[in-house]
Amino acid sequence: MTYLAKPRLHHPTLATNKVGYKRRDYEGKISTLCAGCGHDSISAAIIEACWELDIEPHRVAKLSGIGCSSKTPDYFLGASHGFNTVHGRMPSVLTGANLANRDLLYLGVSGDGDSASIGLGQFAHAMRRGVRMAYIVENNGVYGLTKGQFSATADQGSKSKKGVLNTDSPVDLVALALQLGASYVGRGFSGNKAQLVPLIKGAISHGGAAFIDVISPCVAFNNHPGSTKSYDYVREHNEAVSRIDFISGREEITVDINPGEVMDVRQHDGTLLRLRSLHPGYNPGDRYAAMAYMQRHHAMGEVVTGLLYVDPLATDLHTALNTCDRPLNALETDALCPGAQALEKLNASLR
Ligand SMILES: Cc1ncc(C[n+]2csc(CCOP(=O)(O)OP(=O)(O)O)c2C)c(N)n1
Ligand code: SF4
Ligand SMILES: [Mg+2]
Repeated sequence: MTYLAKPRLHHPTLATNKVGYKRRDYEGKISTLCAGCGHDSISAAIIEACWELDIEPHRVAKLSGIGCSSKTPDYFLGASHGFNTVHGRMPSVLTGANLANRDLLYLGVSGDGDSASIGLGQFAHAMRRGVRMAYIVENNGVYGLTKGQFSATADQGSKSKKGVLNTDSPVDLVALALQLGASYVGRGFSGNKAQLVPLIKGAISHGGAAFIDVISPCVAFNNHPGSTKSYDYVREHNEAVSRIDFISGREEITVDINPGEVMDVRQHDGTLLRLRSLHPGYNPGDRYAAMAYMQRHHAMGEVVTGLLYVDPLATDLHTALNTCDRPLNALETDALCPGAQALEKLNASLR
């Protein structure tokens, strides 16, 4: 017999956030993923980020595609809205939901197969249109759910569990997101929660298309010597460009800093991203420098992590389309259906 329900009881001493919820209120069902799968650590980081951000769970819509990674929204934010779409189609369904209801916070959860293979076109257009969302790819370099075939993000020269060499060039979703116009781009590692939680908090608070590629080892099919997406490889080759602290707009800033060591980036909603540079001269406000930097370090076999690029004043698709301020389900019938005369006027203006 399997038990998928978690006990609903809360210990009275558990901490409560500013909107009255305990961390456990942000959990979902018990995970059915393999023990040690990186994806479960990412779910834990999302739970932590939403709890710390004081988000009411019903304000979040989580959407995903198909894959072990895309199953994970079932394991966090059980009280939020959810839509498990078709393989690779999360971005277009999310775009539609976002246009219909701009009041929700959108979390797009996907895999490297889901976003870099079948859904590559969908990924590209969500990024270039500036759909406001936190798009998280749980990147393990394989199709975990269908038993470990190389995915499009597998590095050239990487070996499968059976020793087969991958000869194809990899798709680098971070490089693509930068090129396509995403306004918040980061890379994390499921084994580094201290870095991942503030990266996710920054993405959720961002005003445009935010993308985070999280290297997330698949312990069943891609965690052996020769794989560049294994825990050991990423730990040995990880280069963090900065350490990021997320400071909510409401909080007083009390951290002691040396000038020149940190860069403060204030986002449109008042939240502050405080970046402590670990690589002298790295500028997260320069998209083109970020692209060159990433590619140079990838060629050296390094996995660069951290907040790689941010445009704090980014706007989104709603601004570009000049949509109305309210969600469609909050509009009265007259506003939704202004009548035949209004249609006639509109048609006449197009003749
Ligand atoms: C249209 C369609 N084609 C193929 C599949 C088979 N399929 C299911 S999951 C998957 C790949 C998932 O890989 P990824 O997104 O990397 O997720 P992971 O399991 O590695 O987390 C494939 C090819 C499918 N479900 N639907
Ligand atoms: S097969 Fe791989 S990706 Fe899927 S749950 Fe197991 S470890 Fe995770
Ligand atoms: Mg995968």
